[in-house]
Amino acid sequence: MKLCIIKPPLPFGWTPVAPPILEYLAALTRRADPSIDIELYSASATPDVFDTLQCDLAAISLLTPTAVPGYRIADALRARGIKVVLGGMHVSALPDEAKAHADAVVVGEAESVWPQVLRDFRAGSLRPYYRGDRIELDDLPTPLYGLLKHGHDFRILNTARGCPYPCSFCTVNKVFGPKIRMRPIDDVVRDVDAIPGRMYINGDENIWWLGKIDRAIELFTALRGSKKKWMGFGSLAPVLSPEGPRMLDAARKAGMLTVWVGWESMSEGALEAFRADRKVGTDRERAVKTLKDHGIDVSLFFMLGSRADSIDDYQRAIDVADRLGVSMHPSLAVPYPGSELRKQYEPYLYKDLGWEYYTGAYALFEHPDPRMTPDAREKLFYETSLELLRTGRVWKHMLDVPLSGFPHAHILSLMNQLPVRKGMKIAYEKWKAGKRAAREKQALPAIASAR
Ligand code: B12
Ligand code: SF4
Repeated sequence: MKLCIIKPPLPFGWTPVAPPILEYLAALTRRADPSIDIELYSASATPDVFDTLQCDLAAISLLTPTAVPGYRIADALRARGIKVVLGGMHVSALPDEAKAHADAVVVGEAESVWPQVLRDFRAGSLRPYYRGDRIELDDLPTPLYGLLKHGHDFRILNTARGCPYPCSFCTVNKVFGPKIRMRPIDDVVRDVDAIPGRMYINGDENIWWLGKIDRAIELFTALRGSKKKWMGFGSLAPVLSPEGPRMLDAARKAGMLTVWVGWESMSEGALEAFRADRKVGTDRERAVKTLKDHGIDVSLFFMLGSRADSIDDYQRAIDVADRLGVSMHPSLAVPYPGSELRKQYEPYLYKDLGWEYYTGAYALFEHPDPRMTPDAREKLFYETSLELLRTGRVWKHMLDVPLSGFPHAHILSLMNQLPVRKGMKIAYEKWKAGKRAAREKQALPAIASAR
């Protein structure tokens, strides 16, 4: 039996980061049934293989912005007689929608149900729906590194799952639940040693939690022996806690170069509206400076254009980037299915926009400020992104990256900015061309009637 595990193309194209689900689901498969042949496909790297690839069963992992190309791949494979199982964040939020494109869908986490899915497939009795439980993470296999052939250099490692915070825009807390489930530190060290290459990404929602800082320090101390460099997503509140300095020293000594921070919003009002104020904490600028003082570079991720955001927030973002000497990465607010934000925004949603618009580059709902038209929000998003990634600014930022991280942190910073700028420029040109075409189409009947 041959299984293909597929990740549809990401909205802004190829990234050097390997989709973690591919090598991880491969490991769960190998553990469940070592006789299965496995092939992995990251569609951002190999877009042209899906008309010809051969397998008995295809497992496809969907996020909301990849749902439309994912369904297209699923439909094409099924038309050739290949059975398809769908799973992932989007499928967990909308299993009935997904079922229309699949023989079976898996809601939730794979670990507890995947062996059953494989057994049922072999027996010819796939069920339409499976529900994965939130099990403890004390026996996860090491991803099958080496199976993914095509051009992704960075690997992602998870040390925990779950999040107790209530951010309204998020779906992670819905899928993985509110309890933080930590992996045994020995397992994490084993997996870090197995990662090919000398740099990796910690893919946890948060690498340090208030109330669990001792565990973070214990983990970082255990990772000191690996000599690998890494970056991860971290919230700001723990940085300013009494144990913060000890934790940051341990992280730095464990090879941490950069922290990606969910800054989330430019205004305190919008932070509260998103219910993200608790995780961000007070005095966030001081927290960023503290990180940099400990030799850790900082990248801030934030949203623009939500109903609680104002038109001034676009410029405010540029001011913050300059004031703090950090790289900043905006997206327009996205009410993902399954999130609280979607329920709140339901009356204002533009219902004609499909999931392919849920990339963070489109205005998806009405805004109370008449100046914040969809065109204005999208144009300002592109212009702010490109200003934040302007060549002069990117190079000037190199001087702000902590010297103690040289050269890895500097290379990483460039790798996080230059490919994004390229993708953003292309996307902006396409956006402008689309607007021009729409204007010309509108003008045509007027010209025709004038004749
Ligand atoms: C790592 C990561 C990335 C990497 C992706 C690398 C890649 N090449 O795919 C990078 C940094 C590049 C990235 C980019 C983006 N990301 Co991202 N990313 C993550 C992150 C932090 C971790 C993912 C991870 O490590 N998963 C580990 C694997 C094992 O977990 P999993 O995939 O969820 O799988 C489990 C279950 O869901 C299930 N499952 C999943 N698939 C399947 C399939 C089958 C068949 C089965 C049985 C089970 C199953 O079983 C698994 C084990 O239990 C998540 C947040 C999170 N904590 O999940 C966001 C997240 C996935 N990203 C998200 C988004 C939106 C993006 C962007 C589109 C954002 C943007 N506007 O730029 C970009 C796209 C960039 C581009 N180039 O186009 C959103 C998705 C929201 C949604 N509901 O769809 C998330 C959830 C963040 C969030 N808080 O909202 N991302
Ligand atoms: S965005 Fe908020 S709710 Fe979602 S995982 Fe991060 S901290 Fe938790």
